[in-house]
Amino acid sequence: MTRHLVVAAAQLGPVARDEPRPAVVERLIALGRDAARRGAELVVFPELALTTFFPRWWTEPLDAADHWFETDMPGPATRPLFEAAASLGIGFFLGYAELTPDGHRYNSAVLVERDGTVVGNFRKVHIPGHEGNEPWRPFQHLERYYFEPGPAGFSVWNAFGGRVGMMLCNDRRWSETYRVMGLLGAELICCGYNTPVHYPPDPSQDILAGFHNQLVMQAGAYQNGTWIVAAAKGGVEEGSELLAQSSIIAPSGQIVAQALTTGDEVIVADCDLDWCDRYKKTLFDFARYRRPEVYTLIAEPHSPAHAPTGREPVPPPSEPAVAP
Ligand code: CDV
Repeated sequence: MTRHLVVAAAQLGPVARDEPRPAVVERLIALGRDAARRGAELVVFPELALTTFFPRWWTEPLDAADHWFETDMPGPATRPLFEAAASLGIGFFLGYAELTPDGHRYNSAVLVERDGTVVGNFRKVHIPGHEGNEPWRPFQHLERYYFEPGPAGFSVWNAFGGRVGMMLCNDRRWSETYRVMGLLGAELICCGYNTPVHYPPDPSQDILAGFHNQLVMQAGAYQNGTWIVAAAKGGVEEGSELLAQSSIIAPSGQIVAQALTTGDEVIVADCDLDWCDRYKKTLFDFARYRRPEVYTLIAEPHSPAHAPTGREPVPPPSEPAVAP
């Protein structure tokens, strides 16, 4: 008996700045219905799925942005999604902005089982962008103003008949993200993202946005023997073009489904969770082949600033190479 799970990535097109939460939740429910009709049991929605990607704007003071955040999950606006999903028999992953009772702000996600119970919460680990208003940019990327890094790091939960992990957007670019979850036995990683195609600090990367998106997730899936289900917010949102390209990727690194549009769209794939072991028990048998004793530098807070110039190996730095 193999363990099969039909999964969906529910891509969203643009969400307008003034689009009310209930209207967005209706769109999510419509996508959930489509996914359920096509046999999906787990639906992955994007990062910050309930609102426009508000870090593109500077808001001062910070608490003037509180209306973008959820204080409860489920709360009054999201309860209809939880109820609709449970009645359809689908679970889901949903990205949202979280404001905790003690005033912390996180870029978060919740994983919900098919019966409507919360499996776990995740707070984005790698927070990209900048802390202060930078008017030279055509749009801001103020995640470092709005969000603290998730203090708990990455986890994997027993859910949906397998071991499921979570990551959000920029997390997918870091090999450590996948490896930590790989070491925890992840068989399926849910990911939501909002990726502006234009990258103001280095516009030469713009043309590579789609390539980099596939590169990191295909490598992460293969090197850790895991499925990845990644849902984008796509299209031109408030003047900012967002990469779509939602994908479902196999433990072989192959893309088995990919969105064709930049709007609201569901893609579906039948995942054999036992396929992970083909990689986890052969080429990537971590217990047998990894050499953690020679990787210790990876877990140090700072890496060397300079590549070796001579024949001697460069010792690890005793001081931070660059100002933190
Ligand atoms: N929402 C994100 O994390 N976006 C980043 C941008 C800044 C490049 C990303 O990694 O896609």
